[in-house]
Amino acid sequence: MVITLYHAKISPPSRGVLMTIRALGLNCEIKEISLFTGEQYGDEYKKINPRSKVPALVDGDITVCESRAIACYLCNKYAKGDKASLYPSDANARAIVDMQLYAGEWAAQNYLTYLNPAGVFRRGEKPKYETEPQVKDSLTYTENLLKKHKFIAGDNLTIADFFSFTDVLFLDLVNFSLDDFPLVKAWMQNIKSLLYTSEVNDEGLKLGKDGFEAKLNPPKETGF
Ligand SMILES: N[C@@H](CCC(=O)N[C@@H](CS)C(=O)NCC(=O)O)C(=O)O
Repeated sequence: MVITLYHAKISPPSRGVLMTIRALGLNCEIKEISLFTGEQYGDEYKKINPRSKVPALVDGDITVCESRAIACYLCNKYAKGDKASLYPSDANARAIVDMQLYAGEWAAQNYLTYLNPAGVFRRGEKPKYETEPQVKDSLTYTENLLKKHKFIAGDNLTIADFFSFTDVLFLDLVNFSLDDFPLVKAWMQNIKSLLYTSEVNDEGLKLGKDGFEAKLNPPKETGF
């Protein structure tokens, strides 16, 4: 059975799921959904996710939406041997991963409000720079986690790292400095060193950065 991932390169939660797929070594068919042309609002995609959001995953007769739920499902179903620690089965260890997955939604929302990608791309708005304190609150939360352990949910790499990583990486759209968060910076480098990180993230990040640059600093008319 082929797993199908409905994905958008620019989307951090889509990339978090793809990092999970790569970490588990699963085969999957990727269907790229063009958020720029509004493909997510078309009848075809609404049959997959009536909420018009990516990512979504179809595996045989089950369809799962919500990126973190998809990653948990994939680990529950396919993580074997040394991959099992990505989403540990021990109730206490799993509770910590789940907690950080949910807390990650709060951080993601703070980053998204600040970057305002829908406003920048669709309505000619600017990022909401005035919400920087909320971004710093979320980064401080992550910095404090990393004072206690090497990864987001303990001393092992878990799926919580993938989602926190893709969300923090998104701040690069406006070259947000992580200098005040040295442990976050070092942990980002650590995750970047994984074999699949670059393949999953680089193109989408470049797409976002180029798009932001074109919208926020359009070339000046020369008058000629
Ligand atoms: N909580 C959801 C968030 C999904 C989400 O907001 N996806 C965005 C891309 S990052 C999307 O599909 N936006 C399309 C739209 O709102 O038109 C998840 O983690 O899957």
